[in-house]
Amino acid sequence: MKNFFKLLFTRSGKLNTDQLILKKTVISFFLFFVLAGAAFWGWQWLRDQPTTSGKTSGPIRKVLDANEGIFNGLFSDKHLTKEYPIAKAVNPARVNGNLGLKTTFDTATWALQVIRSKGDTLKITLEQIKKLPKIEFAFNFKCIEGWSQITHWGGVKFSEFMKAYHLTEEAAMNYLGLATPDKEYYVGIDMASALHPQTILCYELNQKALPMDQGFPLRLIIPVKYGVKSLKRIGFMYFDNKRTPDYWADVKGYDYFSGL
Ligand SMILES: Nc1nc2c(c(=O)[nH]1)N[C@H]1C(S)=C(S)[C@@H](COP(=O)(O)O)O[C@H]1N2
Ligand SMILES: [Mo]
Repeated sequence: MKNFFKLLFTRSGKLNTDQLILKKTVISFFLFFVLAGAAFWGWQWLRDQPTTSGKTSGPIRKVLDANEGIFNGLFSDKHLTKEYPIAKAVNPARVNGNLGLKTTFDTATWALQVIRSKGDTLKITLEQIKKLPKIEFAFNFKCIEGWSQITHWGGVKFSEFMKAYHLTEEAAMNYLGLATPDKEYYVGIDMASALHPQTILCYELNQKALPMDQGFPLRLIIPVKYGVKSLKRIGFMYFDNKRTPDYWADVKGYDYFSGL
């Protein structure tokens, strides 16, 4: 035993290989028990802490809240996508993707159908939408396929639209869903991104009505997301606390959020 302690406190340089291995093994065992003890004690301590909202232990809640704070900081209204001088916008803008735009479409009878959380449907015409405050801006529109272009859009802020039509309960839900009139193309968007101040229900491109292949009469423009989310020709709008269906996420396994 005496030799054993001597071994432990002898500098490694002075030991032969066997002695060195023995010394390291003893130290490893010792450390293992100390750390296992600390982990067990830590776990007991965590379990003994008062819980918040009946479920999550206080210290864990604190970490979760801190994480949420970090993410809210990363994604906040103050973080606007860079805007460009309107003169920088390309004209005509590139056309990409025609899902949901192939079926014959009656421009005269179109109305945006908003399925409210109660289940009833509001029908809103383009004229009504155009009465709401209009904003326009140019930004660098990015497609997931690897191209981008500066484009100039006009329309009403989605958040403004929600307010104007008293869709308060709906705006408090977690997800927005949009689909083309024929339901061939559809996207799901987290509500925070939908309510971002640069997300618009868009009816103008380069200060003119949207071309048919770019979503006439109404499309989404959401600069905080890749182009896939900027659904052209909105037929239906709906809301859910669970993720709403999303064509590219569901069919191709793209990232649901597709954020920038
Ligand atoms: N209805 C519909 N909207 C759509 C698509 C589509 O195929 N159908 N493609 C998306 C993709 S991948 C991109 S990059 C943009 C392209 O918009 P643009 O044609 O105005 O350039 O529209 C998005 N919205
Ligand atoms: Mo895209």
